Amino acid sequence: MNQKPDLGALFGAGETSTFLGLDACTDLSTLDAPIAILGVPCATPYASVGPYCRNAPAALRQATAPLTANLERHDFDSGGQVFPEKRLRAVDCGDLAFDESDGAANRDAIRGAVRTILDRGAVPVLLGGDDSIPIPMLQAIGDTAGERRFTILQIDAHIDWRQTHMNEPMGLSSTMRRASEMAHVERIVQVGARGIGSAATTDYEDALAWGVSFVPARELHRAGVQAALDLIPEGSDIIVCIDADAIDPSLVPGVIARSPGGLTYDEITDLVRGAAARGRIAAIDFVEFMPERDVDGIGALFFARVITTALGVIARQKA
Ligand SMILES: [Mn+2]
Repeated sequence: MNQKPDLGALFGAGETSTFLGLDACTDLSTLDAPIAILGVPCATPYASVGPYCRNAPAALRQATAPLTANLERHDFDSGGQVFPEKRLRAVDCGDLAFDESDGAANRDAIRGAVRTILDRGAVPVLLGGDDSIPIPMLQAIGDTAGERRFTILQIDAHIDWRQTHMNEPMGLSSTMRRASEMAHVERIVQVGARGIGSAATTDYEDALAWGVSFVPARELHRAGVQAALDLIPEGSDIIVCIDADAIDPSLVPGVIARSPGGLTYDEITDLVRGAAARGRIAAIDFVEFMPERDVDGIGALFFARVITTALGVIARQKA
């Protein structure tokens, strides 16, 4: 009587090695798809905690297993099939190897992989890993930017503007500070901040002085997502950086710092949809999901659905 029924059998699948059962791409140099999912378990972990989100890519893939047989059904969140045509489907490029004691080498590997994805004309979709992963992703976008300038839409409970933490300037508390120093980043919109986070008041003031537009979570709930989207100029090239802790912890408990007052499913997916309506999503990352802190897979399911909806949005802008 203790045996759980296999609901996967009802839906059509129980296991998957790729996100949504999409085709695998094992060699980035031969990538031939409009969207490339890349698992990145580790970039620059703080020594005190290590790569605590290393198991997130596998957990997020597994959370999509019940959907793998149903990808051609109607998705109400996408207004049609997630991928409206077969040629618009993403591929799953697996996980990057890493050395948890060599952040510089990890960053080089991430930067190189993202550059290859961009050179192949695909939109990178990174599954972290902790929130240090976007730094080398942003650098890779800079490598290939030419004259293009980008708007970052960061959705996070924390602003990540520390100069350094534990003597590490490239860690997860400094991501938007490092972004602000990059020549190709012309605008940063930060949505979802709340509570007591990593930043000192002086960090927040530095961000304001740089020109960041903040829409804290409470303001977003009150004013609606359009208030944040209005801060993105029409026609922008947009990089979306999503930290799982932006979402309310009752929905995604699998994060290190659960912070009440977070975003709902509709708020976060409407931000992604709205960004694509304002301009063009050039890259997106999903970080800070920690399966070991999750409750019965509910957060993995939620975050995997956000990612699925984002894939549908990006596929439509490629149509
Ligand atoms: Mn963060």
